[in-house]
Amino acid sequence: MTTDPDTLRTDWTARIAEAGDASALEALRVAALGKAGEVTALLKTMGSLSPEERQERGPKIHALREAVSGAIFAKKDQLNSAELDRRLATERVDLSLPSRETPRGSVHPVNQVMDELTEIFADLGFAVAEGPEIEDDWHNFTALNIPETHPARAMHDTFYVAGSGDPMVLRTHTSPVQIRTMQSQPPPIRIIAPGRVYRSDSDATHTPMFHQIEGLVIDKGIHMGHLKWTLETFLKAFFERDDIVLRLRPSYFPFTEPSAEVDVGWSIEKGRRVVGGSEGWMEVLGSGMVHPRVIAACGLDPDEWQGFAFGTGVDRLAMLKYGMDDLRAFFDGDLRWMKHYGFRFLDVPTLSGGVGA
Ligand code: 2U9
Repeated sequence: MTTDPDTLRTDWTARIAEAGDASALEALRVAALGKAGEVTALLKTMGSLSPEERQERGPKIHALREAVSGAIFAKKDQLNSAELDRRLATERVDLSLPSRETPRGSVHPVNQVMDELTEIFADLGFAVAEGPEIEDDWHNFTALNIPETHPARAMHDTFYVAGSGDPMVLRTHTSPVQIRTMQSQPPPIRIIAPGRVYRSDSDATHTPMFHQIEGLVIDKGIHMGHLKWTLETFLKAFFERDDIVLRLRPSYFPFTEPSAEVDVGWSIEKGRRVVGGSEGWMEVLGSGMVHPRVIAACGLDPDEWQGFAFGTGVDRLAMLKYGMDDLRAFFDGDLRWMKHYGFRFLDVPTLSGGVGA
């Protein structure tokens, strides 16, 4: 058996390079660097060498140990990544498989309705836009033609967020999302902005947090006819009835001009008031043509670009469609309520299947 460090170095690095798996590599490590290993034995001879021999062989023996442990380290790395490649190529997890246990969770009606609305508007060519819930004053108010002195600011019962910089607000509507979209992408724009909004208001029909969905279209030659058709098509798909009748009433919002509140006709079926027909009217949406000042605030020329916008409460739509009568119960987290009104999580709304569950 040779004790020449250079020969040993060539031998061991060759054997290490040929190791086929982690256990073969570990056996080589023990045989070379273990307590009774060959390289260890050589290191132990250092003490009995003469100073001249030590000067000549010492660096070679240390270089041998460095080379062997470096080769083991590199080989281990190579085997690990080969093993990972093999597992990635052969192992599969099917994320669409149903749970083996009976599913216990359910989808909250607000999320169900949001999914239904997303599906309906996606079919009409609208993308979903999102933005921050903590907003600055400019995006929540000023850009929407609600200046400091405007009474609409007081109307919104705003929550202010304390901080070191400029005062921030919890967004009182999802409209700042549309402002941000108009600033960041060129028209034509067709978006819906669903999400949480906050107003300091709490009674049987108001909660401090509720959900809105707003829509915005910016293009050339847009008029109220486009608005009315879009809302009618949306409400027919949402309530899954063709006898939806709309009534647009003149109204006022700072961010739209002209503005219209939208009523939908209702009728009585089996003793219950349902959407459809026209025995009476109930208000379901606010809407209008985007105010030229709002278009200009976002850096667009209002003589070139026009648009319409609308907004409604998602919680309210859920109540109308699925028959709940108390808004506050939506956010109590009562499991009995969720069992009754929740939706199966595999019932994803699709237009072809009818969006409702
Ligand atoms: C931009 C321009 C215009 C969104 C609009 C309404 C009318 C409206 C309320 C309905 C019930 C809110 O949930 S609610 O209290 N909304 O009446 N919203 S027009 O107008 C916009 C939005 C963004 C840039």
